[in-house]
Amino acid sequence: MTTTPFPDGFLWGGATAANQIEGAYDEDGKGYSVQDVMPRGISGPRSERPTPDNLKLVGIDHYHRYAEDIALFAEMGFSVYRFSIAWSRIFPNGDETEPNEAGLAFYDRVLDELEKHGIEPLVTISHYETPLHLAEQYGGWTNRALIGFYERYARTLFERFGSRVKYWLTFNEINSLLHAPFMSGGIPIPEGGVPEQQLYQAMHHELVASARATRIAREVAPEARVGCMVLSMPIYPLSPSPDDAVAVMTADHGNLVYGDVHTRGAYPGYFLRTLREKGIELDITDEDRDDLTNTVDFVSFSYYMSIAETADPEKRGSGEGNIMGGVPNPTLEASEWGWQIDPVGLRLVLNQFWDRWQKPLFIVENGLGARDQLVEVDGEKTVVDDYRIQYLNDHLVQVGEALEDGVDVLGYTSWGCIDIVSASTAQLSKRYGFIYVDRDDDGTGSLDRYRKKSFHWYADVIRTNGASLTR
Ligand code: BGP
Repeated sequence: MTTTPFPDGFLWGGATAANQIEGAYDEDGKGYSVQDVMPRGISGPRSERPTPDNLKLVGIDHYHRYAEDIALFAEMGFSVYRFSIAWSRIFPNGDETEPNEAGLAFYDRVLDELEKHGIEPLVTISHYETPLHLAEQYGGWTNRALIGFYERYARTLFERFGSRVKYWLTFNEINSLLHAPFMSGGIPIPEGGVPEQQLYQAMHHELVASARATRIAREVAPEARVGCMVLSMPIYPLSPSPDDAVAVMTADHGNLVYGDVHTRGAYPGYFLRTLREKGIELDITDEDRDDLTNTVDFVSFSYYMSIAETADPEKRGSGEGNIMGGVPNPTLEASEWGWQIDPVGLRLVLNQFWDRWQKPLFIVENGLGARDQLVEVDGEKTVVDDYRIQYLNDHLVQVGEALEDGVDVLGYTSWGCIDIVSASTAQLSKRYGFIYVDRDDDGTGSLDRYRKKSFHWYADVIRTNGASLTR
């Protein structure tokens, strides 16, 4: 009999974000979010107001097709589905005192559908979707007022959905804030960049808001489990020199500080040193310190790639990658978008996080962005995406290794389980899904859905609880 390292009850599924999937950007009272003015993704210019070339305005029209999409997830056997709630559907400008009922009602319908299929929801409260008004009028998360607005938003969600949703994530990839201030924190970027003092203050505000959300969940939704969500990026020394090892440690600290605060409830010494050396003094109140002690129940993270680092200034520079760069690793291949593929890195990061934080882990994003070709096989339209199957298989095998290592992993949701608009490039042609969506970068296409080869492959993996993986 084939055995599997995946425990009974391991949660299998997929993940999406409201701004990349829903469309309906101005329906039922929704306000604009920062994404509605980012037609070209992270590094492209922002528009003043939403423009028709912004693919996110329509997304894949999940707002109207959620029932069909969830039925397809159920067909694959999902036991969990991660999605985000668009803040600007609930509080269109972000600073209202009363929520928009039509926005809440939409997520009730989504939850009804998930319940019908026995799929556990995993909800991201804020996934790169700060209401645009908060960016324009308040300077985004640089402003302490956002803690209060987020608190009201989070409380509204816990009160409304707390009995139906067990797993919650406070901020998507909270450690991307310093690297992508507008997308991640609604912070307008002036010429010359956002001053570091403001960036670190914004980071502090988000950490306090996250901890406060955890505190509120314990009060109003005691069944809820609240996790943080970080972008994971294992970093290898480019050479075995001690200086390169220190460069790795320093780069690691820049990422790990967020998880350290979320799990330990206070800032670590290395971070205070960074602030000292940069001459940054944060405004931290006694109440903030107290809030931060509300630590998370679990740690979730995205994993796509690893990177290398060096102390040698001539070799430094930025490799391509998921929001934060580094030095390309000469031993690894990369995807078409330059993200270096490293399944073993996932085992390493699972061990590192478990050893460091001793909290259950949840892999809430992983996958391969690739160009797909729709073809006809036996009279059915499909995509023969063996490259995606290979990527996911190899990563899941490493999750199995980590489980054998004794790491506590709650579940796995692959990113973009249905094709959606890319966060970094705003393209539809950077596809991650098990389900192909007929929509192109020029905004044409029927929006019809087709099962890819990986759809059937993943259904088998889930049905066998990982025993069908090729080791
Ligand atoms: C993460 C984000 C997602 C996402 C994914 C893939 O950073 O949390 O929103 O889209 O990366 O990135 P991309 O869409 O740029 O390929």
